[in-house]
Amino acid sequence: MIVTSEEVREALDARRPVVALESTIIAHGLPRPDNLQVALELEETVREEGAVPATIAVLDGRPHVGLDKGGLERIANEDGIRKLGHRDLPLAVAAGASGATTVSATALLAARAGVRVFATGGLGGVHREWTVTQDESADLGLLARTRITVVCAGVKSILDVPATLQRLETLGVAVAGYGTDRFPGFYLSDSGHPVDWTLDSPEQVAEVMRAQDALHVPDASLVVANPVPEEEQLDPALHARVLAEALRACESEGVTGQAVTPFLLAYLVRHTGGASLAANLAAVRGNVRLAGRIAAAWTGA
Ligand code: PSU
Ligand code: MN
Repeated sequence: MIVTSEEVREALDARRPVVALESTIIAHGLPRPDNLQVALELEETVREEGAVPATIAVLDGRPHVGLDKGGLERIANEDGIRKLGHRDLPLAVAAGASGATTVSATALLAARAGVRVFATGGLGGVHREWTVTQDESADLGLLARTRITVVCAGVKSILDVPATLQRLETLGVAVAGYGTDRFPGFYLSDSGHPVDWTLDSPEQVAEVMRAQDALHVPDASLVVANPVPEEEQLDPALHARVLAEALRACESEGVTGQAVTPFLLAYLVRHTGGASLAANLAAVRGNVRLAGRIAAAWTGA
């Protein structure tokens, strides 16, 4: 059912490092034409760290772990590429549809294929106004049930960050700051909230992963929250102002469901003159590089 590319399969069989990459950020999180360039560059970054990239998406009803250039091009440029959470996977398969995978769908497919390390930008989570909309990303529930290490710049700052941290605690998902005791804020280096644990090297992360397995902790993820470097973060005052505008626009335009996150990210890009895009890319690049190092420490490469 899952098509694992030959390169990824060989690396996994030989216990060489592999990093899973999601595709929603390419199809729905970043504007064209930068998105294809970014997808290719992120794969190259994984390779620079000695690991094999496994970008994940569904093409014509077949879930792929490891895309070739043609597959990346389709995800980046084809119209009608859907956004697939894990609940959508069987529906997309049966319909023969093509779609980009969110964190939840990517984590599920990566884990099924035997990939333990995954890099993304920012996790989905509990949205502001949750008490009214009940909008909580399916990312959280899936990460509570899947043994994978996710390297991210925290959760997207468009969310209710403290509520999301609370949900992660309730769900039993382990969270550690990488080189920091502050929870990163996606576009910002610091969300304003602390984390209880700090990890300072890829080897330390790999030790936690081994301890998860040795203790038979019920399947749950390890979130490695890696801040965007301060000199590359979005100006916090600009972030606060434009985000407030974006949230108002989202409400007045009646945007709901799966469309909320792409709408807010695109609004920020337009109204910060591209500065939010630069910060988003800096965060993702850093996460992908760190994920490559963690994958190497994990496989003992
Ligand atoms: N990180 C980014 N850009 C993105 C996303 C993550 O830098 O677009 C995507 C991820 O795929 C994540 C999704 O799973 O946004 C969350 O969407 P929702 O809130 O609808 O669950
Ligand atoms: Mn949502």
